[in-house]
Order: sequence, then C-alpha cells, then structure tokens
Amino acid sequence: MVLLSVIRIARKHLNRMTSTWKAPVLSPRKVIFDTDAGVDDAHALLILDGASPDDIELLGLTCVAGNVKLPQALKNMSHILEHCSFLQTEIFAGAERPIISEIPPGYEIYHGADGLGNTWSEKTTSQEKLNLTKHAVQFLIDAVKANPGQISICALGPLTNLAMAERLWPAFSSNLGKVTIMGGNIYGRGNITAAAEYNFYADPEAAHIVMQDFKCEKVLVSWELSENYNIPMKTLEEMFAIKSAKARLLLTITEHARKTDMTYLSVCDQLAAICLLHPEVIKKKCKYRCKVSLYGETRGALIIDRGDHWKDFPSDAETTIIEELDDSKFHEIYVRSLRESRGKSVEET
Ligand SMILES: [Ca+2]
Repeated sequence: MVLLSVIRIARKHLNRMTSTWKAPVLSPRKVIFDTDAGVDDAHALLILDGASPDDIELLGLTCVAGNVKLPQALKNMSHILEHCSFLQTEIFAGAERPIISEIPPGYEIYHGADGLGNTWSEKTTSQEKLNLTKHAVQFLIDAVKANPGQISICALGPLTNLAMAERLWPAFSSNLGKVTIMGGNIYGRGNITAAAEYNFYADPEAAHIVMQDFKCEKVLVSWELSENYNIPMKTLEEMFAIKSAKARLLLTITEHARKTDMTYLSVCDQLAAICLLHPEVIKKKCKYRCKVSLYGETRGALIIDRGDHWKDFPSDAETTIIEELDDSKFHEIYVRSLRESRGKSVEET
C-alpha cells in the first residue's frame, strides 16, 4: 500500500516535470517591472532594455519598499531608466511597507546604503518619469483590466504591490498573463534568516497571497537557483570591458560589491528578467503547490507540497519552480544586453 502510494506520488511528480517550455504567444509581450530598486534590479532593467521592441513593451515600473525605502527606490529607478531607451515608460510609487511587518534592512554589502552601490546622486537624476498621480497598485489593476491575459509582471522585490492588487480586485491574477518572481527558497536555505529568502521574508503575508491565491502562470526563480549561476569576478571584468554606456553604468553600481571581499556577483533579479524574456534558457522546471510560512523561526520560508498533501489546493494556483538553466545562454543574453538597447547596437567603436 505504501509502495503504491509512493509510485502514485512519483508519477504525479514526473507528470509535472517537463523539459520544454511553451512560451506564451504574445508579441511584443507587455511587461510591468515591479522592483525594490537594488543593484540586481538595476541590472535586470538593463537586461530588459536590451530586448527588441518586437519582443517587449514595458508598460511601467512599480516600486515597492525592500532593499531600500520607497522614496529611494523611486530615485534609483529614475536614474536607471534614464540610461534605458524605454521612452514612454513611467514609474509608479507602491507600498511603503509590508502588509503587517516592518521592512528588514537590505543587504548593504551588495546594494550599498542607497541600493545602487552608493552611487546615486540628486544632481545627476531627473525625476520626470515619476507619475505621482496614480498609486502603483491602481496602475497594476488598470493595466491588467485594459489588457486582460496579456501582461507579464517581472516581480523582483517583496510582493506587497501584487498582493494588494489581488485583494483590491480579486480577478487581478486570473486576468494576468504571467508573473515571474524572484524570491523564496526551494531547499530550505535562507539568506536573511536560516529559513527564509529576503523578498519573501520582507513581506511573508504578501508572498503567501501570491503563492496560494494567484491564478495565472507563476514562475519562481528561487534564492538557491540563483546561487548556482553566480558570475565570477573574472567574467564580470570581461563584461565591464565592453565599450558602452550601459556597461559603464553596470561597473559604477557594481563597484561597491566588487570592492568588498566578494569573489562573485549574485544574479538574483537578472535571472528572473532573463527567464521572462527568454524562457528557452529554462532546462528543467516542475509545478508545485506552494505556500509561505507566516510563523516563528520559519517565517517567510517557502513551503512546497512535494507529497500530494494539500488535496484542496486549486490546480490553477500551482507555481512553476525553475530547477536548471542553460548557463551559456544565460551569459550570452546578459552580455548582449550590455551591447544593445531595444535591439540596436550601442557599442562604441
Ligand atoms: Ca530586488
């Protein structure tokens, strides 16, 4: 009986596993970039900027408190957006704090005190792209209502804005095309506590709402996945040697992390951006029912039902967890994004 049960679970597990990805037929994909404006968020936006206008249309940036407080997040994204070619894209201010808890400190060794490696300056940043007439959550809802089933969200910070949108308009997620999330841990390894990854720990209630209630294609780039694709500093030096304004910006904001004793560059948000933009880099993935721990020492930890325990969990709320990527394709896309802006070369001769 036990053996039969194990076989049944194993079959179900195998059925959920696929090696090929069916990309949504959306061209260009309409994307919203939800961000807490750290160094890797900036890298991720520069990666999206490398894509051709035939591939993506960036509808807006929605900021959330996380790596830095909300006012600084707005400043940081204004600065990075100035170096991109998304001419019509505006920035919206979202949640200033998580649903219940206080925002934990960001990882300053990597992001610096300002979230951009201590490089942000009032003098060099205009804020003309800021839209302060509409809250980010309202922008998310309005955008999805206007484009049902067509929008992909690249969610790179605490999930407060997304959870609030779902609670304000309960059909929000079922009208979303897709959300690609950087956050959570799939093997129990934390980075801010022993049990939890930063984005999920920063707002566990929001992460739980997204994991349990969102009914759309959900793709998760976990902390442990990103740990497998760290970029060695030697490779990073080669990227910095590219002659383009984008590469110079990358060097400037990454210098702070490079000067510490780090021997590699973490690539959390960059992975999520590339998985959204080029799902063909995904080599192995698996669909699971997921929730988030809200209590005690495991608060913020991702809980994955690998044993078919949650019989009532809706099948359309399952999350696709990425387990393996094509390393060389990932690097190729990353490097190319420093040479191109909106599909055109920006490399200097
Ligand atoms: Ca982030």
